[in-house]
Amino acid sequence: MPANLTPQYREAEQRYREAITAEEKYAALKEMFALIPKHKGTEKMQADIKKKISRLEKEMKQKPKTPISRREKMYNISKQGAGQIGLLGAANSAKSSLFFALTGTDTVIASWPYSTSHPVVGMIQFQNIQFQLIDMPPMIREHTEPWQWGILRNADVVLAVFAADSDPETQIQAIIEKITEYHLDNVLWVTTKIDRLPDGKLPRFSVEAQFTSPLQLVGIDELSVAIFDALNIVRVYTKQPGKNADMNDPVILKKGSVLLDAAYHLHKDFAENLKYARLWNSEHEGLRVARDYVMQDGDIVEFHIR
Ligand SMILES: Nc1nc2c(ncn2[C@@H]2O[C@H](COP(=O)(O)OP(=O)(O)O)[C@@H](O)[C@H]2O)c(=O)[nH]1
Ligand SMILES: [Mg+2]
Repeated sequence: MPANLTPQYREAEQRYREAITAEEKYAALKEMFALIPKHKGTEKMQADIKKKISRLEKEMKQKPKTPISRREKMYNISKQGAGQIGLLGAANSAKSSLFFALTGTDTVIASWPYSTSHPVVGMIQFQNIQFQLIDMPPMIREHTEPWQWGILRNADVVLAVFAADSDPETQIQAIIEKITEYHLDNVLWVTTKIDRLPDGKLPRFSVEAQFTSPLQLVGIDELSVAIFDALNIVRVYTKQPGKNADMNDPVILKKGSVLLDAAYHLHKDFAENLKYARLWNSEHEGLRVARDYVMQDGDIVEFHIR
């Protein structure tokens, strides 16, 4: 059943994703709960919002309200591209090597453990879109600063990285503890250095992970696909009557977004005056669709307004 979320709801959701402090997140969640249409199709989402609200209430009770430190502000990395991805893992787990393999951007890769001391940002090219990747200092079994967790909490996806060749289960457990402690939502597990596994057999871990060797560039394209999937987004293209769509300039929407959301994304007036749209994709050629049509990745739409 389509959720029929309103543009106002989407705005609150956007504010939630961009919020850094618990207080900001709390305010955005309250708004989301007030704005979400209350029907069967949104029951799961409603429960999810409530869960997040009560978690934050607990968290805020525990620690006194503090103003955002300058540092925290400094490291609020503004989002670019179709999604922001953060790296989480122990020293030497090959985070920086993965960063380089995915983005082609330089960061410090070294055999000494504390080579990355501050966040480094680069872009991953995935087909016709880009994701923003943030390399982080080691944050597992280390002293960490709140702003570091702020960055990961603000990211759309966190890559939880562990090296396949050095006591992987211990690394996994240590990462899980932190994920739980800091309420990181959207985690994608990645194991590295699979070239170092004896007899080349891929082991089974207690978590389902993407297998990679950043040094030998194995599993990197597959990882990009997994990141795209984890982002839960769809690419929609718009066209004008009688013209072709620009396939290099998709509108990025959350999975589950409806036609009205896409129209709103283009222009508020557009959404308000929307009559119907025509749809092109692998199955349809100009099919007339209504405002509650759920957009699919690759859809091309032609809007007709009053
Ligand atoms: N064998 C092997 N070593 C790797 C691989 N990727 C990275 N390394 C090495 O692991 C060490 C730590 O890498 P780095 O990316 O700096 O780890 P970080 O501390 O997590 O950022 C370096 O010596 C890398 O050369 C890989 O795929 N295979
Ligand atoms: Mg590093």
